[in-house]
Amino acid sequence: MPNALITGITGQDGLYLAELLVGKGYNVFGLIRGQNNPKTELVEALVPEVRLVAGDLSDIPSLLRALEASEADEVYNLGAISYVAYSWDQALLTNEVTGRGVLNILEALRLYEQIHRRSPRFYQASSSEMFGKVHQVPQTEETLLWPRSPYGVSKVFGHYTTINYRESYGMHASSGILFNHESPRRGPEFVTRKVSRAVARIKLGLQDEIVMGNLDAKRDWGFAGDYVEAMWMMLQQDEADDYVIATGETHSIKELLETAFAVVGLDDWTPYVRQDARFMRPAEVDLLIGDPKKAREKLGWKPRVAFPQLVEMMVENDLNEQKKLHGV
Ligand code: NDP
Ligand code: GDR
Repeated sequence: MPNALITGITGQDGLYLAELLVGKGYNVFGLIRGQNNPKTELVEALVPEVRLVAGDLSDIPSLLRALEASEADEVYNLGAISYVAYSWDQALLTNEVTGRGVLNILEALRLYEQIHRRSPRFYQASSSEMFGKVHQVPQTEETLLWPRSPYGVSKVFGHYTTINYRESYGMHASSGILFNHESPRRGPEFVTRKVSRAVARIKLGLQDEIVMGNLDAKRDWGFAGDYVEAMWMMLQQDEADDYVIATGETHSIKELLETAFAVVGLDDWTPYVRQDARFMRPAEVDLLIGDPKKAREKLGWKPRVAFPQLVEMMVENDLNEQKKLHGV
């Protein structure tokens, strides 16, 4: 059975990918950081088969030890500081983890290869945020990168570093340029989950309003469960490459609000939503829409969950969660 090492195991994608790989018979190892990570219990509860190894993307020796402990055949680098808005407040830290962390793990892989003569395949979690101020619609693997946040800049560094290590050392290193993907496991700081949770709470009488930022931005939203399959598919190819993973549809934040409120029978969302400057970003990414043609043709990948079902899934989940939490 192959062995896989996942960084970012406690995150949305780490959990879905771990479930997918365990289902395929992999021995899955997850890198866990900190001396007492509160999310350990979540991983143990959802995917008890995963073996946790201590390590941090800013600490190369810990990454080497994780590779040795897991004897990984495949390494999925999902670990990052991933919240775009936060990246302006902690730009250096974001750069350290989300950018330099990629170089660190690639260097750890080189050391591992020199010492143990093993060459695991590598997946880098690149992002549509790299397109930023978009130079082409829809965005493809060839579109110029023009990031708009410290997070986006750090992802561009990680992306090009992955390509450079592939070209310099012949590593089987692939980058998935994933557009926004969501699920009931999405962190509450991201807009879809913030909305689905607030809609559930408003419906249940636990909250009166939701305070938002820019409602005109447009995103290409898919379901995380579909997107982790694409990651795995990339590492099964003979040649490493870069792929856009997206639905090819875009929706505004206003449409997200409309769709989410409609799930609970509230057809006019406007009385419940207030805008506040504190949720506006210093530079915005206005429009993202990806062209997943290459992934469809070369990997045979396609998304299964469409936008309305995704929003419904998230609102229903939050309704159940809030009911349980508050006994209503
Ligand atoms: P999450 O924010 O849910 O998870 C991020 C993970 O990174 C967590 O497990 C976190 O661990 C870990 N992490 C943070 N800092 C470090 C560190 N110093 N060393 C090791 N691990 C660390 O992100 P997602 O699951 O949504 O995304 C996965 C990856 O895909 C990220 O790289 C993200 O940038 C990228 N991406 C995500 C997209 C999306 O729409 N979801 C789209 C495109 C790219 P801890 O719990 O300990 O903080
Ligand atoms: P994004 O996701 O920045 O695209 O990055 P997020 O859900 O945070 O924002 C999407 C859009 O919604 C607008 N917005 C708000 N966003 C948040 N979080 N909170 C609000 O109140 C709010 N109001 C409006 C934002 O301005 C933005 O335009 C996500 C992350 O998962 C990244 O790690 C990943 O790389 C990209 O998706 C692809």
